[in-house]
Amino acid sequence: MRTLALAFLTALCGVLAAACSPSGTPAGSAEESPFEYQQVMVPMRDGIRLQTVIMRERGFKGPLPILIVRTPYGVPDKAPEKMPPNLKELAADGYIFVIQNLRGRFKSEGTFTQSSDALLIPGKGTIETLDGWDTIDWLVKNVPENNGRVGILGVSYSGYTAAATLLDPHPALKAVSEQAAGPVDEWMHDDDHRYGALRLSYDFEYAVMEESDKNANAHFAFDRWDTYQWYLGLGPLSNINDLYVHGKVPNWSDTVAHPDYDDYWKSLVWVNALHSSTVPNLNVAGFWDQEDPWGPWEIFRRAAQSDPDGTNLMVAGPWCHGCWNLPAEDKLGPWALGHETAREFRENIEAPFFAFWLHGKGAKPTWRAKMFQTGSNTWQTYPAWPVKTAVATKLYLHADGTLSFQEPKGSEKETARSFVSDPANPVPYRPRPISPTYPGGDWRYWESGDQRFVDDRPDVLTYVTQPLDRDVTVTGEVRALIYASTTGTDSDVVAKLIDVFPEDAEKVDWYTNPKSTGPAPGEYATKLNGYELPIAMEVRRGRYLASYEHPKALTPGVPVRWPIPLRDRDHVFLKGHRIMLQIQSTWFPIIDRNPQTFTPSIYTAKASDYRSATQRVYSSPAMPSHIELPIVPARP
Ligand code: PG9
Repeated sequence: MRTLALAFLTALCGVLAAACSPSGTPAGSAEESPFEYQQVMVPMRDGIRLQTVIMRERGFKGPLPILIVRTPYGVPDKAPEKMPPNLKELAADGYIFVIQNLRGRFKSEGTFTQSSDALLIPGKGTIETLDGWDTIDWLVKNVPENNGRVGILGVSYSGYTAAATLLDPHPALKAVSEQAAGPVDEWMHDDDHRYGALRLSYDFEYAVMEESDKNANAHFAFDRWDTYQWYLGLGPLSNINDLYVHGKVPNWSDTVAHPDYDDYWKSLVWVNALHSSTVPNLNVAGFWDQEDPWGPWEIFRRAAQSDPDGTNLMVAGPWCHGCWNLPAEDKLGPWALGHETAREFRENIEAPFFAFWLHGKGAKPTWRAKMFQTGSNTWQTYPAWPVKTAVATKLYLHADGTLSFQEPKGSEKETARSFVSDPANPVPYRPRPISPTYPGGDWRYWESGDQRFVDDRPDVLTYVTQPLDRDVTVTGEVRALIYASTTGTDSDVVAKLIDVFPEDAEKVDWYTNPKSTGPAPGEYATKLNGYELPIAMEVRRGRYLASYEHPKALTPGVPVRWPIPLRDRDHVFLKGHRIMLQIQSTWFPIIDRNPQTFTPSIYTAKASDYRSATQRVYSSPAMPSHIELPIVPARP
């Protein structure tokens, strides 16, 4: 349990995570620690005081720069006994590390709700812009032996609080690294929704975690081992307030009171105020981030609108949420990548970035983007992003279940494939039993999970290429365009782009070698042979195809275009692998069930509104469903 709790804190607290210890579990005695520890209450301009831990590294003489993490998840109550492995690379240069609870969390004064926290205050940024400014101002004036240069960094929520400083940076702020920042636009992307489709299990469980107890990261007490069963048994979503939380979790109440993209949600899109690179910023994203894969890219794009000094940088790799802060990440699912990608990022990118801007050591980065490209399993450096040599290339769906670069032939009728989507039996998003989001641990890796577990479901359509006769390098933004109809009046389409490994991807001699001892118990299912690795997955909700603000019913039987953005990628589908697309209409309980009958709000739908519907996917010359891949031509 303790390991799980620590793993959880690691993901949440980000770079200082291993320094965090759950309340009441001392992390070691101050004498042995590599840090001097101090806890203070830092005053903000409105008189609210924030609980702040200052940890100066021992063994460094003279003034040091300050590196701040601002978090809603709790600060360490003691200095760590040893240098946390994920802090080693940064710590080698010497810093005064500061970790602060946001207002309204733990001993910090004031109140915290997700919505008030990201609210854009015209001309000023958000409350986190102001609190970030006041914190920096206080620290440079009050912390002895600081060199007047401050950096801020953090993952996820702390990525947001880091990024919010870009809207009105304090003059002492010299470097920012937002990593998997969220919230950025929580109706459109990331933790809580995807294009208006509710990320049910995440949204609800996170709201309970952060808003039901000021002094804890609380967990909803499920009475089922398999949360899939719990959410299915729940019935209409109004039951969450009626039966369980009774309006006491503000973010859940706000979510269900605002089903559409209205002014409530738009007022929280703080990134709309970001139009230039105001401070050197290292944006970091995980291609397999199960929470905030989009925020950093959006911050990078907004800051790139004006970046004359080339200080707005993008890094992405084969990581789950914040997993670049784990001691050693050298695999993606069962796939050994041949690199300790997390350590390499920290050692070769993150630490030199802060060392240059805060210590004046080393060289200014001249690149714009660095990616760990999967498939080739190499670090790539790009002078610009998007990459200019990538050619948008369509891979078409065909009625026989194949995918190919040839345009489809045949009439609408001949080329349609259909399936029945039943909200009473939704497709699970990962193999059941599905553990609660936190503090389980398996949540973290589901986006790289083998998709064979749904291959044989009648409500999942599969399209697949022949084994590739050459490597296909996909670098840039991927999207799908699906032509589909439903017999209902509302519906979802989920598209999953998958890399299918060959049956002999991993050489094993269990069959041919009489001396082989064969697979160890449980090992067979961990092999890469035939593995279906998701590369990109997304959902679109039919009611929002025409307008995000004013949902519209679909007309039964009438095909419509479903554009499905699949975000930026850098992956090589290797020769011998196959490219697969899975299409389905449910993805549960990460996405709430669409009743498939149009109702003004899904959150007030009744049990009788949830009905089966027949979905048709078209692949004719007039309705050529396809995926668009930015393919980089092979070098001669
Ligand atoms: N993904 C978390 C979160 C950030 C912002 C809003 C809601 C959730 C996090 O890891 O901090």
